[in-house]
Amino acid sequence: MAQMLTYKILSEHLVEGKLAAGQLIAIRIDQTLTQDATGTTAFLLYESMGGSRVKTDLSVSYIDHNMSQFGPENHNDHLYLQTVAAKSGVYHSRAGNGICHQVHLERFGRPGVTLLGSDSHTPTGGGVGAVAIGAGGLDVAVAMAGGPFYLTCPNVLGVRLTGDLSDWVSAKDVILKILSILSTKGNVGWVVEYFGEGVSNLSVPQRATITNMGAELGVTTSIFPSDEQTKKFLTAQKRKEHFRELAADKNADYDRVIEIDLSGIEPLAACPTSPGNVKTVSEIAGMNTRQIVLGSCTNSSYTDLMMASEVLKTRRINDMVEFAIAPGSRQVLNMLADNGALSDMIAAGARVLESGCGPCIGQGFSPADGVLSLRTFNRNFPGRSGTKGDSVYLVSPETAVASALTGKITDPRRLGDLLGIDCPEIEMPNEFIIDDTMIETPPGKEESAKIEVLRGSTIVMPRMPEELPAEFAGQVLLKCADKITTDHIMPAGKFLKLRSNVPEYAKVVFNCFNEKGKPTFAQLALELNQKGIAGVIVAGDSYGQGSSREHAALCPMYLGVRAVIAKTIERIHKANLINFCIVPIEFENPSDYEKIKVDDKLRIPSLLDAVRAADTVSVKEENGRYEFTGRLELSGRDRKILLSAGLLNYIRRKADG
Ligand code: MIC
Ligand code: SF4
Repeated sequence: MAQMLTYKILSEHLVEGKLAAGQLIAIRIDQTLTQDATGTTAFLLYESMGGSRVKTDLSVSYIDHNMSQFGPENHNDHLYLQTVAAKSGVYHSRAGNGICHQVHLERFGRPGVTLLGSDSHTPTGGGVGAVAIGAGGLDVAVAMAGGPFYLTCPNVLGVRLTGDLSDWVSAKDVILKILSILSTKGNVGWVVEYFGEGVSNLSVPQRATITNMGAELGVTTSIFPSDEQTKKFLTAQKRKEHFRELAADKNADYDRVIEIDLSGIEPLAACPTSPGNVKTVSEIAGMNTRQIVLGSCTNSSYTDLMMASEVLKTRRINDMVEFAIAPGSRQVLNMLADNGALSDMIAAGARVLESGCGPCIGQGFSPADGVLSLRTFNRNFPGRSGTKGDSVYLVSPETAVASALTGKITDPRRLGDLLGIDCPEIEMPNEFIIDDTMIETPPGKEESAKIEVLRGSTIVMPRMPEELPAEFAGQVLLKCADKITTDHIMPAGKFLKLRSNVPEYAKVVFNCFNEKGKPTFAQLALELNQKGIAGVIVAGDSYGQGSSREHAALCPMYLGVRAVIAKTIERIHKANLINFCIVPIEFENPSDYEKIKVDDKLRIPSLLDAVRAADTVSVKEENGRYEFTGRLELSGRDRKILLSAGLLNYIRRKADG
């Protein structure tokens, strides 16, 4: 049978199950990546599983998120991660070397491998033809220990690309176009696979922008074939030997196909406050902007920044605009410094930020009150920039730089008329500067045994969940709407530095819903927990959208939350809930959501039995006001994990026989 590329790679890695959409399968993982904000927990859990040398072909630990270093927390994390990586046989990419996804693509990504990363934008690796999947830190820890990764065998959406991009239109506009078609909801369990003659018109960095922001669709991953463009990229990275040609068979039988004519795409923007709220730039043009950032793992490649520098050369950014660049990696920064593009941008008035996540995760550069901020990032969830009530528009580097010159949202195609600027032709270089000195190779077995792992006082092993109660008595702590993101649940920004200390970080669970003068979510949850009452969160559609951060399960669990009842729950978050023994329940009849109020007391008399074997569970309001059926969409393995009080216990029990 003519096979899809995704299935070809999955079948080469299949260790359990059958490749049929909807079935639980397990795959061998070749490579893992972790970043510091999720990595400390991942490595603490890895250590608690025995922590010998990793069993993968390659594991890399990156420092890129937490680099603001207010107080000792961030540096404690860096030192812990550096030493634990060396001890575990893991490569360590130091602070300053760049964003995990950009660096991984440049230096390690290769066609045909499986990559599991504790970051939702791991699918960036699909740009070089890898099956690259984001997951919670504990799942990545299991993969580092040699365990397979379990997932639902996906349906595959084929995106047939035709044509070529017009001037001033770029890869970001392609993925925004796809987001406008597929939206951020309802794509769980799918993989997006690109094919068609238009594919060859996109370079690897462009493909990586598209697969990166595919995360916002909520799909398992996105992937491009590996072809001449891939070979060119790997050759320029002096890794030609990693090239392998890969594509779907002709007439591969996709579950659904959509067609995108690249030449028909125009500049697009995701408007506040969702990456799926897409409009054309020409529709919103003219609005004043005071802050613009070019960076993040979506759009900070060499070609993105070269385009910006060509446009800015000999010009000045608008006086009313603060414009910053955050090159995605030290390689990109080095190349810009080497060829003079950096000084062109500095001369134009750009602020140069560190190579890292920075403003994308609220680490500085927050916009002023009421200011419209343009960013080349992938997420504009409310408050993610660090400013409450922010107004963030996600755009391409072309739109960002055009707007930086005018001070207004500007369709870059108008730059010719407005300022006499022609669209620059930027080619990917034949050779990138290769300097891996900021990537530490782990020492051999004997040397690594001598390494002392440094654990600052802010690095605390998280407590693991207790067994589920046979008779579930819970109370609704919070009822929230659709599209609750992990940024709502576990804020980043100034709280990001608490990632390695769950008792402290848990204090800000659902901080955005806390009201001045009233008890916080955390206080209410702990109070209930002390009375032996489990906390329940009720939500609408797409609960847990966004990041892979397992703290969005780990911290509520620490506070005593034992069930989430939602219309639908997103893939990575659902897995994290199960890993930390919070029962994910989805309404059989979504209108039952309306019946529930905050503080309602809910009973699930047969919870354990249901988790053991049933697909539904009956939930009763304590005073008999209502009763409804919840769906338990769980695999056999999920059930065992929940019955074992979480994944870590499940693994330990399995090892004990
Ligand atoms: C994000 O973009 O939200 C993050 C920060 O990279 C997260 C990971 C995290 O929360 O540490 C992600 O995308 O998974
Ligand atoms: Fe970092 Fe932003 Fe990319 Fe997340 S989306 S990895 S915070 S740059």
